[in-house]
Amino acid sequence: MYFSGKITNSFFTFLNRYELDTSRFFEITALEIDFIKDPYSLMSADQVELLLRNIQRAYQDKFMDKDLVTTVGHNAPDLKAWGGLESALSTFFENPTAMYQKIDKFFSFFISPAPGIYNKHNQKDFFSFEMDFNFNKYPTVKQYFLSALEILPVFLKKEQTEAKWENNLVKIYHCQEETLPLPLKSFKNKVEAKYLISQIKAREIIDSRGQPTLEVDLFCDGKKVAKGLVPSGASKGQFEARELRDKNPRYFFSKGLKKACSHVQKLSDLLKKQNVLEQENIDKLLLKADGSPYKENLGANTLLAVSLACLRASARLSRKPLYEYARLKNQKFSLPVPLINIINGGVHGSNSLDIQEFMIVPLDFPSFKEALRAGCEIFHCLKQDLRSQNFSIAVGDEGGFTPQFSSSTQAFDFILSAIEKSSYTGKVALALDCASCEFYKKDHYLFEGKKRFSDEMISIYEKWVKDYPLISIEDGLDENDWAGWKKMTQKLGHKIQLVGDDLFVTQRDRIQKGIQNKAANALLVKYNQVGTLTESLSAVQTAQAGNFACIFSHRSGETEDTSIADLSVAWGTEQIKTGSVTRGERTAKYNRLIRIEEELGTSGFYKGSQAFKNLSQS
Ligand code: 2PG
Ligand code: MG
Repeated sequence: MYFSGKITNSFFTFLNRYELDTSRFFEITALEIDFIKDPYSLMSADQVELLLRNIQRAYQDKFMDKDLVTTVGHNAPDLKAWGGLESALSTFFENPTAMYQKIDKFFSFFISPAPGIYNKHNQKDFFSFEMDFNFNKYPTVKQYFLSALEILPVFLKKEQTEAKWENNLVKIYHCQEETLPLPLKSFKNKVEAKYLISQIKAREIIDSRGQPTLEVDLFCDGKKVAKGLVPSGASKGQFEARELRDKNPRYFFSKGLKKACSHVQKLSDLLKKQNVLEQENIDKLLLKADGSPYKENLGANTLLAVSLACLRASARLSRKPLYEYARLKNQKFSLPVPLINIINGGVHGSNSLDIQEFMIVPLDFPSFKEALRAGCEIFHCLKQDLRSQNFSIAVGDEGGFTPQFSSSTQAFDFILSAIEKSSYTGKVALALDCASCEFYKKDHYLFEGKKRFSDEMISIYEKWVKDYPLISIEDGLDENDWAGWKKMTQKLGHKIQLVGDDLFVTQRDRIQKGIQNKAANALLVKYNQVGTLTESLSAVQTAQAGNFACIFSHRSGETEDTSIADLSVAWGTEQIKTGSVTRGERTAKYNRLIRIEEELGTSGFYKGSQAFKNLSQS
């Protein structure tokens, strides 16, 4: 006996809609999440019953005196969690009586094989029938069906009715059709016109590397409400969602976005009249319109521009700053620790350093602003030292210096000396982004002129951790080197943060794999690696449920957009990575955080060393 994913999807959608933390949902089920969210899937009746009981146990306390299962059933019309059944209901039945007469059809959408329905009777006050399916083993599912039966008339714009179910006999009381024209929940909540998307327009703008990138304007009810701007990476992960670029070598050297702009035009038609506040629904429509695993049809850049514009528009129309509008339930406001990139190498610099980012981490400070001040002072001391020793003070893609150093340790020594000169020794730690995929060659790493295997790279990192105040290493090993990551985590995971960027590419399945295999202990979050805000949030929540720290991150090709600053506060990511303290596209995010901190006053606090979960355990 099987029950439909329409039931489980209702619960999943409901919890999301009410902004409840769904990470517990993932913990309590052994069922495949994709099945649970698919209204067309079928799952064993026992499993569904067990899941519903567990959900009730886990979340009932949020609903005080209302029964959670009944509430979910009664919300069916608003949830739109039954897939094709919803449109079938309103297309095939003119009135509730006709609907209940064909109740076998209704159950055949939910139970497989479909139960037999017999002894149908239409009495003066009620309609009754009997079912040859015994629900003794499935009381929670039965409760759900009962409330779903009561709400069925609402699909036909009629009043909710009352049903009773004893043993196999079900009685549905006729609703007062004439006296109650439209006093319905879903119609009471009729969406105000100001929230309805009317148009989305796209254009090419340029990013911080002088490459074209996408910007969209989102209009609701004919008024321009918000923009969505898209960043772009240089050291991209193999499993990232794809950026769509035109292949015309005579136009921006094959980086043009004319096709992406024309896709936005199509999405504008698709999303017309959609409620902009329903982010999950919008993102679902975007994903469906693309229909490919790596978003290669419409492009992750196209999807992100629209998804982000919708979120920004929702905040604006709700008259809330983005960090407040997007705040997760029960999320206390705090300011993330900045990982400030002061020396650039790898594909971000023109020097010969293999490590892509050398960062400083201000830990012991009372506020974000003070932490950032320390970062700036260290930056200036470093600049002075470089100049006095005849090194270049030119900066790379992310605003850090790009001196011709001969090794990584030379970079460490310079940075430590700058920390000391600015009197921050002991208060500021170091972090790296090795971006090792860039120097991984088939089965080994070509690091600082020598061929090295995973174990050797791990030994190098162990030595660095011993010799320097290094507390975080991102992408120390390649995105496919899972065995190496496991070993590295065993050896270093209790001492320092091991961050997966190219390893996880902000994608839930890869993060789950990392959590299960104890590979890495932190997630770098980049929304353009996955495409939509809903998917990005799901990545963050998966990481948080697995006790991984999260670092919201910019890309090396950036714009003046500051959404990542707000979202790092809203989603409670422990840290933020947004480059050096120079270059407007980087300082825009830092300055936004200064303003947020000021707005929050005493209701926000600077995370400092609390941001490093693995450190506080050691
Ligand atoms: C990284 C990022 C950002 P890119 O590797 O973490 O610093 O670089 O955007 O080039 O992938
Ligand atoms: Mg990286």
